[in-house]
Amino acid sequence: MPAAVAGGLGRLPAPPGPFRAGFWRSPIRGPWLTSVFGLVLLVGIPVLFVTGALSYAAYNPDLGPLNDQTPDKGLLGFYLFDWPTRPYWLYRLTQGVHVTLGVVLVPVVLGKLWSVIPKLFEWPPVRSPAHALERLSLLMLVGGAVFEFVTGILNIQLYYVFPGSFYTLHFYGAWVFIAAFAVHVGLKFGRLVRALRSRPLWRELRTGVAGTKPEPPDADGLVATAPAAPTIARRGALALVGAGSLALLVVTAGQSIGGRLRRTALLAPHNRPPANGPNGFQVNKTAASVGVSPAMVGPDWRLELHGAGPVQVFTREQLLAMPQWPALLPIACVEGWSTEDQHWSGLRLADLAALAGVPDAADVLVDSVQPPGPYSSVVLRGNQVRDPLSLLALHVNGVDLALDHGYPARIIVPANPGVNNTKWVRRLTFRSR
Ligand SMILES: Nc1nc2c(c(=O)[nH]1)N[C@H]1C(S)=C(S)[C@@H](COP(=O)(O)O)O[C@H]1N2
Ligand SMILES: [Mo]
Repeated sequence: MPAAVAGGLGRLPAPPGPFRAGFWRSPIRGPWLTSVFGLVLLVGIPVLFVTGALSYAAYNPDLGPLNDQTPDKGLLGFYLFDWPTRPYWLYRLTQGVHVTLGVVLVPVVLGKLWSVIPKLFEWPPVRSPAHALERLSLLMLVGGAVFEFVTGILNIQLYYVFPGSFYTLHFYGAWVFIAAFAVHVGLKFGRLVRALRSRPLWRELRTGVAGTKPEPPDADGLVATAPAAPTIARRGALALVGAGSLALLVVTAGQSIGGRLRRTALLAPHNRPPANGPNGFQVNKTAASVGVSPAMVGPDWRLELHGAGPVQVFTREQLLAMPQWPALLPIACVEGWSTEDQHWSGLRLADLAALAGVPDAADVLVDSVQPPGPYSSVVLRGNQVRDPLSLLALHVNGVDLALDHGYPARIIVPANPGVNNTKWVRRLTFRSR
């Protein structure tokens, strides 16, 4: 019985419906349209992958489980490097591109999937071991794409339904997807070039519905065997997808670009300032939402400084009596939104490292008053400690930090992902190598 499965299925007639060749009748489906969408993704997907990989590096995951608990990133973490602190807007740019481009490519991915959907219903499902391998790689490709787009979009919509950490899933998913993507490009690149050459774009853009003819039959079986009369031209399909992408760009990009465009970011959860005034910029997690009460940061609050010598303890007044330094920096969240540059001021981390007796600190462990959990502690790198713009901020825009922005003291480091700018700090531990 098992031996007969592959060959046997092939001899059975295809089941009715989408498995029959005559079912798919769009006259514009074919290698050319698939290749136009494919070309856009050929450029876009690598940009998504690189900016995503950079975002992962920016978390400093190699500094320990406080920053990242992705198990066995070992081999896949081969490229991790010392994330720089300059230009100070670097993470705002890379993550803004990652999230905005991801959203904008959704209609293109849908168009591409529509254009190849007959292949999902190929009959017989498996013809040979090689064919089985090819179909498996397509499952990884389509499954990986759907998984990455869906998890990414849920995350930027603050819909945390993931079992475990979002970025563990998104990170592994990205590697599966990009491996399948590379195989797919390797197999199809020649066909893509030939298909694009077969119909000059300018001519296609001048062809209306009346002049729209199916492409000649192709080996992949994308072209309909019994095409219906056209109801839309190829240029119409491209315009539909392009308009969808453009609309998504308009309602998304403002959350990263900021300024007056922020109000156009209708799809973005952080599309408008929560309040007016110096503290009136976006808040990700409020104090109340993570279990930080006003009493925990009241008059009894102290900063503990650990390093080479005995532990030192400071009140907020004592910290305010030390030299204060300014830094004009944004908050740039992994979820793609960012604030405009804010005027922070406070103590340089480099000065605090020296005060702790570890002027050349290899890293610093930052603990907050928040009950232990995600984001309650983080480790920052030596290069981040040394940057003169890296602060333990006490003020923002000329006033005390609001409770939701991390009063009495928070970390702000140039080019640091928002999540590593810990709020409500209670202890700094500077460590040498
Ligand atoms: N202690 C603590 N610090 C934290 C967080 C948190 O949940 N707890 N959230 C982080 C995240 S994800 C971001 S994007 C920034 C947001 O800073 P803001 O609320 O001042 O804009 O704070 C970071 N610092
Ligand atoms: Mo964040």
